[in-house]
Amino acid sequence: MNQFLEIHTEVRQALLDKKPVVALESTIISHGMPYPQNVETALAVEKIIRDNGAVPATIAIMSGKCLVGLNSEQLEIMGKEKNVWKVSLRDLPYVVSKKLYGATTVAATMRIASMAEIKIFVTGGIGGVHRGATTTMDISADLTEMAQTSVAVISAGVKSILDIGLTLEYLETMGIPVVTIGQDEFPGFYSRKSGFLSPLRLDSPEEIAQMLGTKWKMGLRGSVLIANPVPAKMEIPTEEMEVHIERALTAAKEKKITGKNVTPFVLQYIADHSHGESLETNIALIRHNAKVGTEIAVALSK
Ligand code: PSU
Ligand code: MN
Repeated sequence: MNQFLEIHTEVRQALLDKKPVVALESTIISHGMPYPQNVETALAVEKIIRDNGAVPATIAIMSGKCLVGLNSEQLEIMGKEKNVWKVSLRDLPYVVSKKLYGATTVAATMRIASMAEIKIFVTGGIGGVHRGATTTMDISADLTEMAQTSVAVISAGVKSILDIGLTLEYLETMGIPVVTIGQDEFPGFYSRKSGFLSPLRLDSPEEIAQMLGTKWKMGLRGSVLIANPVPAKMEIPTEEMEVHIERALTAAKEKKITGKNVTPFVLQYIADHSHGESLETNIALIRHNAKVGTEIAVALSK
């Protein structure tokens, strides 16, 4: 096996026994939420996965290894340490060879999950095509990774800090199926609405597992983006979030934030200015994604 991969014994045993395993990212812990809610949420999400019949595998980088499955001490480090790198695909060899702390994005988490042969990955929101990308060329490596790596991603759709329409176009170009659970509209993360129709719709975890199995058995490499709308009682109306998003994007421009710092800056700004409401919704939707993602993983393992 890859000498840079370290799979937690519980995860390794589950994989050997062909039991369902669900991968989780760590950028959301280190750069997406404040301490201590980040660690509490990470633990709660792991518990939801266990309670629904799978083994959680949170992925991060430490001591020159890509860890697949963290213990509570390691989770605490990811949530608390100040000097944790945000690691997308391009940063992987640097952070591993330098033995730095690294929190993996969707792209890097997918790649490591696939090294460990995990098929299902649960997160909150993915990166995508940024607003203004026609001039900045700011398109997340999450999207190119989804074209290459056969790990399905369960998210609550795409935040409108991104250009949702262009993100859907890009996914189409890259041959990545986008399927929304239980509704015709593609969800907009905080809200069940986005203003865009979902390219595909399926209504049960079993149907989704069937589609994933079919795709990969056909030899079609790559991911499927599974969009799971936020629970109705927790959603924030689009108009309400839009104010914060516009201000965050303006602040990012004024402060000349570029490259990998754009997404964390914007997310932080929104969290700071929406009086904790966005954080509450964020936590609720991740928990919901963990439940539904685990149901898909269980169905797929049958
Ligand atoms: N979007 C969110 N929450 C997040 C992220 C994006 O709503 O936590 C994180 C994920 O880890 C995602 C990364 O993979 O940001 C994308 O960063 P970039 O746009 O730099 O590729
Ligand atoms: Mn970017």
